[in-house]
This record gives sequence, C-alpha cells and structure tokens, in this order.
Amino acid sequence: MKILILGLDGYIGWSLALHQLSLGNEVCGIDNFSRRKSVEEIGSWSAIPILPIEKRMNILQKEYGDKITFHAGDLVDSNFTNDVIGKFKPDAIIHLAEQPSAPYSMIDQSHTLYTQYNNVMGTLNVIYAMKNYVPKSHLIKLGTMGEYGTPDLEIAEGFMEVEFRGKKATIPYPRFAGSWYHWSKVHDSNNVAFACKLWGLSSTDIMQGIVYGTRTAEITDPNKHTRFDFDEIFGTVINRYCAQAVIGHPLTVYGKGGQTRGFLALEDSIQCMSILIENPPEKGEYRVINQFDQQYQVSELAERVKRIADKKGLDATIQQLENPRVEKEEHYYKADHEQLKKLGFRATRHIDDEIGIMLDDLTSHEDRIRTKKDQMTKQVKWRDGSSTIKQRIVNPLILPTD
Ligand code: USQ
Repeated sequence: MKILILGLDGYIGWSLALHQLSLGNEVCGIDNFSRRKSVEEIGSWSAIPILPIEKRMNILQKEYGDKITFHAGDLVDSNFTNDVIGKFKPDAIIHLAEQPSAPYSMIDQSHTLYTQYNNVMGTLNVIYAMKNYVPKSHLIKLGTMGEYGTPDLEIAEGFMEVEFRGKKATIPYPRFAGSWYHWSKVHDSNNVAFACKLWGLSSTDIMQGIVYGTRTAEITDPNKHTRFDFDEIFGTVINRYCAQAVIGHPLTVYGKGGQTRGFLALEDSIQCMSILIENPPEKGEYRVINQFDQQYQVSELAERVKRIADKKGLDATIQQLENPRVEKEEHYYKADHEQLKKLGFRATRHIDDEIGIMLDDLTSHEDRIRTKKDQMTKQVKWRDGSSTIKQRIVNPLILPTD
C-alpha cells in the first residue's frame, strides 16, 4: 500500500513511518518542522535528541531504498499539498500535521490564530486535494478525545441515538472542547464529515487519548528514537511526570488532580492506526473511532510514576500546583472504545512497564532535561494567557494557482 504521512517528523509520525516501512508499505512523508520550531520558540527541546530530517531520511533510505520519500512543506500552501497528493496518489493519508498543544493555543491571540488557521486550513487543503486527485483514498485524521470534553455523561463513539419530541435520530455526539486547540479539532471533524457527505470521500476520524512512551518495536537504536517533550506546553502529563522524576523535580499535579483522561502507549497508538489503514470505511463513510486503552486520574498517575521511580531509587515527590488551566478538576468520565477492539485491537503494553522503560530512557538524557528545568512550570495561565512568550506570526494561506 502507498501511505502518505502528514507530519512524519513528529512524535507519532516518525514512529508510524518506521512501522509502516517494516510492514513493507511504501511511505511518503511531509512536514514543515513546526513542532521543532515551536518547541524552540518557547525555549525548550526534546529530552531525547533526534536527528535532523536529512539524516533520518538517509538512515531509512539505506534500509528501505525508494520505499521512503519525503517532502518539506506546509499544508496551508495548497499548491504544495495538491502537488504531493496528486503525484504520490496514496491509498491512505494519515493526517498528523497539526499544532497539537492545548497550552500553546492558549498563550495569546496570535497563538490561537496560528493554531486554528494552521489546523483548519491545512485540513481543508488536504480534503480538496483528495477530491481533486485521489477521491478513493482513505483519510485517517487525528482528532482527540478532548473534542468531547468532560460532559458528565457517558461518551459515545462519535454518534448517539436521541429521541426528541417523539422522533428518533442518530446525531453527532455533542462536542464540549476545552481549549482553542481542541476546538480546532472539532472544526476539522465537522469539515471532514461534510466532505464525506458532499464528495463521497472516506475518512476515519480518530478521537485519540493521551499517548505516552519512548519506544515502539522499531525504535531499536538511538538513530531511530522519536522526540520526547517534557515542557509545560508540549509535554503531556505521563511523559512530563517521568521527566520530572528523573531530575528530582516534584511531579506537577494541577489542582485537585481528579482530571480523568483516556491513555494509550505509543506502540499501541501505532498498532491502532495500522489496523485502521488495513480496514478502511465504505466509500462516502465518515467513521469516528475513540482510541485509548485505559483511563486514569492525573493524581493517580503521579502516584503510579512515583511508585515505579522510587523502586529505581529516584525518590520522586508530588506537588499539587494551582491549576493554570480552565477545566473540571473532579468529574465523571466513561467513554466507549469498542470499535477498534472489534477490528482486532488488543493492547500490548502495560502502563507500569512503559513508565519503567521511559524512566530508564530518560535517565540517559538527564542532563538535557535538567538544563531546561525552568520549562517544567512556564505557567501559561489559560484565563489570562502569557506575556513572556513573543507573538507568533501567522503564515498567509497560499491559494491554488491552477
Ligand atoms: N496535567 C497535570 N500536570 C501536568 C500536565 C498536565 O495535572 O504537569 C493535567 C492537565 O491539567 C489535564 C491533563 O493532565 O487535565 C492532561 O493534560 P495533557 O497536557 O497531558 O494533555 P492535553 O492538554 O489534554 O493534550 C494532549 C495532547 C493533545 C491530545 C490530547 C488528548 O497534547 O494533542 O489531543 O492530549 S485528550 O487529552 O484526550 O484530549
């Protein structure tokens, strides 16, 4: 199969490319390196060093020859997007090329605009390019469980049945997103669903939980490591706790710590996406999948990381910080996640084992984390934004010239 990975240079994109190549598929990647640039912009870096893209490609080309190709460019440039999709003609497009950080989108107006512009316009260009060149291709779009928010109701998988004034219907499950970033994903979902209806495109919209870990089966040597962010803006909660534990920084639980989310190991996230590639929806179908394995409260996770770190002699402590975010700190959470299991997904990783591996991997790069220790608590206050990070310039949209 021909697989196009949008955002190949990122945490999940790189790991997915390694796995798809190992299966014998032909992979084409694109990236504008915005993740590298945004993390640099806020003054941080990946705890685990990663090679520049040219070296990454050299390594893959030595192993896989012309089964791997790469194009540097931006999805908001519709000529670029049309060109790559029109020439490669993928069977499946995995769209991971979005600004992925909720705190980043909350810094100030310029970062909100950048996030929504980049994510929504980039996705519109992808669906137009699909319509023009590969209408039978399968778009696998990375959304987020955060689209649903925390509604104090059971969360269905994309759609729900309702009865209203005597009539029954199936309607999209309501979205109650909690950041400008999460709303950008809701806007994408609406646009992709409409494109499926309008032009008969096929798409799987993944409502993915929080992904953690440093390893997959293919990440076997340092040249194949994927990035690992630990700063307040790009690091996610389990990954941050592990990085904090290795340098003796208190694990930062925000507020009461009763925030509950769905979680998935990196290896299992790659497995899920690969199952979806193998099992496309019908023509014209817009399919929604809730993709996570287990749910945890963030305070419970801190205890878990502390317990495993202590066994390794790291002596971790936990600190409850005033919550910089605007979110419920205690709430009901129960979300369906059955469809992937029906397609054959079985979780292969246990969270405690993955935390142990992460702590070992991060201990090898302890100095890099310690150097950027001030990045652990930048404190972007969601209600008021941050005044310490410079304005972000929003790239103009490049319209098609054909
Ligand atoms: N949290 C802490 N301490 C920390 C960091 C986070 O208590 O040091 C709490 C947050 O307040 C929040 C929860 O942990 O309640 C999750 O925060 P997060 O930063 O791990 O994840 P989030 O901002 O929700 O976003 C991440 C990814 C995003 C993805 C999303 C999936 O950055 O791309 O869409 O997870 S989900 O959370 O299911 O929406």
